[in-house]
Amino acid sequence: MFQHLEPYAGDPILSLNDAFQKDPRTDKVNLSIGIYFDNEGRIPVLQCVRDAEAQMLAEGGAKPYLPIEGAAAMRRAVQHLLFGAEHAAVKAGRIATLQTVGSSGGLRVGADFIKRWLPGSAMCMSDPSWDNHRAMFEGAGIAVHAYPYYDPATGGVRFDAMREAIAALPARSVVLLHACCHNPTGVDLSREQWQQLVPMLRQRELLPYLDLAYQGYGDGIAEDAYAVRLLADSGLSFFVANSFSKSMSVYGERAGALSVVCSDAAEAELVLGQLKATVRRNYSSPAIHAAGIVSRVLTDPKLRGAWEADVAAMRGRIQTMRRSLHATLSAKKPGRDFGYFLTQRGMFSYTGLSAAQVDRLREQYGVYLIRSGRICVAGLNTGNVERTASAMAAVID
Ligand code: KET
Repeated sequence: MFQHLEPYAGDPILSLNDAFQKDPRTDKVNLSIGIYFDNEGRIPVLQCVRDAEAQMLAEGGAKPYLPIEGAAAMRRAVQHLLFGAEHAAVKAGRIATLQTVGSSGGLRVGADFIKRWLPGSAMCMSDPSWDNHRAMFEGAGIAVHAYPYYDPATGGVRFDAMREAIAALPARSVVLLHACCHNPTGVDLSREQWQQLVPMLRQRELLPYLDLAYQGYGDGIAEDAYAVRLLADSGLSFFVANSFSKSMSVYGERAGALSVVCSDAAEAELVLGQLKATVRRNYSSPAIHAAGIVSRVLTDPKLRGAWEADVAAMRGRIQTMRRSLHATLSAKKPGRDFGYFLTQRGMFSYTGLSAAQVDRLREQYGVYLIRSGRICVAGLNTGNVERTASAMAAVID
């Protein structure tokens, strides 16, 4: 029955993380997957999440199926978090928000919806992007193209080339954009660049699709929603998939949402209905535990305050590690410019290391990063940053 199957090569990020777990070396360093580790190398359980869970346990509530679209309290809290409670689009009821199985679930539900209701639309994403963007959209039967983005020569964005490519897309094309903390490069559009992009997206009748997986890891929770709010202010219709995996350190809870900003409340109702149909025929409904955590942390003032402080601390620790890595590498390789470690934002830095150098780092030094040269800076800590910098210096000629 199944002998004709092709073997699955594995996912480059998840397989590497598995290989790291199996590596017996005690001084190994995991910079592979986009997970925040604390200074002891552990995935933290935030106190606000523990408190939310304690509340849920104390209430001893039943565990019915959630509605297809997820818990109302979480969906409302997500809208307030992303757009601001007072935003005109929120007040007008023209945003269709669905609780999803992580932001990955949201990205895919949105792609399935687009395939069904805008069947001629292709998707265009940054070069490079998170590899799974392509896989998810192609998996939904959507053609995927790329627009120029990262410039290895300057370490910045090829903004003119990006604009030209986007301006040439057919109307109704989906333009996938990282709302903040670009994965894998750590290089974001400036606010001025976003402001230039939005009128063009509107003129060309394009459909922006924002991925907001690292909210709070750039400048701050509200600051990192800048692009979301700018697009919502502009009156454009667009998608935004957002994640709590990283911002609340609840990876395995699969907590995320998909919001579609529409032109009016009636349209939002139609969109929500068809998103529900998409979910029902796929995984039926999302997880109640994830909804309980997220809605409590976002709406209970005490938990919310603690969460905001935790996010600021996680962001600050990553920035400290960026400075340490930069200082040690600069000292070991004088004359080389490692300034990009300081200017790139969020969890990731794009080191420019070749696949061969990445292999050497893993094999000889037990330092794991994906072969594109992306490192997860949050895998560094005061105990391993110097060793990691020395290993990197050793493989850089
Ligand atoms: N979007 C982006 C840009 C992203 O980097 C990830 C995860 C996700 C969505 C998925 O989020 P979730 O809400 O948990 O479904 N990225 C890391 C882990 C992975 O590849 O799954 C990573 O890039 O390492």
